[in-house]
Amino acid sequence: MLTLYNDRHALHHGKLEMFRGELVPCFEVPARADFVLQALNDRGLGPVESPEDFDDAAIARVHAPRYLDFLAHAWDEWVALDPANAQRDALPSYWPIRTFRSDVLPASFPARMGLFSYDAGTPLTAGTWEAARAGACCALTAARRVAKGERAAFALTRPPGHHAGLDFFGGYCFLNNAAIAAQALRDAGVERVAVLDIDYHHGNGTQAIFYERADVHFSSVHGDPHTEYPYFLGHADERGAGEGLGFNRNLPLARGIGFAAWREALKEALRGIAAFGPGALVVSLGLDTFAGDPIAGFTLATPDYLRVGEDLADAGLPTVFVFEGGYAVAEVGVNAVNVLDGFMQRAG
Ligand code: SP5
Ligand code: ZN
Repeated sequence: MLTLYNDRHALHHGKLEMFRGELVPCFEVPARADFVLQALNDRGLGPVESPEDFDDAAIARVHAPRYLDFLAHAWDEWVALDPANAQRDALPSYWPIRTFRSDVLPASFPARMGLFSYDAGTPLTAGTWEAARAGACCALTAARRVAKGERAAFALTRPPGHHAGLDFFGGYCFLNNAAIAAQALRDAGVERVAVLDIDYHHGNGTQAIFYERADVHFSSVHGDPHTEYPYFLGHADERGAGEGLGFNRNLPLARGIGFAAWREALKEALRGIAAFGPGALVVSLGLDTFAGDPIAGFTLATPDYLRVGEDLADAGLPTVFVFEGGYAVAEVGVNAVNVLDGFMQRAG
């Protein structure tokens, strides 16, 4: 399978995230992508190519201009607050929750950090903007290649994207690579695009971006938000709104379930996607459904990911894979490549 590899991903390297009242080492580390690249090479599942560059317009199809402007300058503003900040990552501490205003753009940088985010687990670092921007270009290149006739392409990049919304970061995500790819496919002339999110965590950002649209269907299989991150979105009764009513589908599953139940939900999501009749599929490929994942709760095993790839190939659609979560670092490469390998063997 064609892989587009963002070799600038490691410029985003958070040190610490807030967890249970303490700052703990980040789970989302550069080695994740390195292990995937290694596994691709070990399997001989090439070619691996460099992404093309795109201007900001393609990213602004999905994200708000004032949010992109904030991200582009955030690190410089953080260091301007205190030169010592150059040695520490920026984390938000203040959020405009219900009854506060979010229409007034604060001059204060810490206030804007909160305005444009929703958790304290997503550090912004010196290289975050460059890495995330190059990652969006990676997803855009994958979409372009699939629009031009490639059966499938894999955007291998980090930080991940599916928790990032129109104008907010969170869940280790800054730019929504899957949404950017889906919009690029629409802009290349694909009339209906489906996004299937199989990360352990609900893709709240992607859902929100397309919630009122009938041209992009979003389906997600994930841990039940009653107990699992991101907690405040991802319930089964979220079916879309306005013109988008009926084009959003959530299949939440209880923490602890195994591959058989998970695969039934996957097949159900794929039936809904087939009924939608899309011209292309974008897969938010999280591997944190793995039994050994340190922050998630499903129990998929390494060989199961070959079956996942086969099931996805059976959808018979031009497919863009976008790398999302998966924090069992030593295993994430083989698990990701199993999906891609199973897909290509089945797709022929
Ligand atoms: C892209 C993606 O998978 N983002 C996930 C963000 C999850 N952030 C919250 C992590 C909660 C950490 N729980 C640690 C449990 C340790 N036993
Ligand atoms: Zn996840």
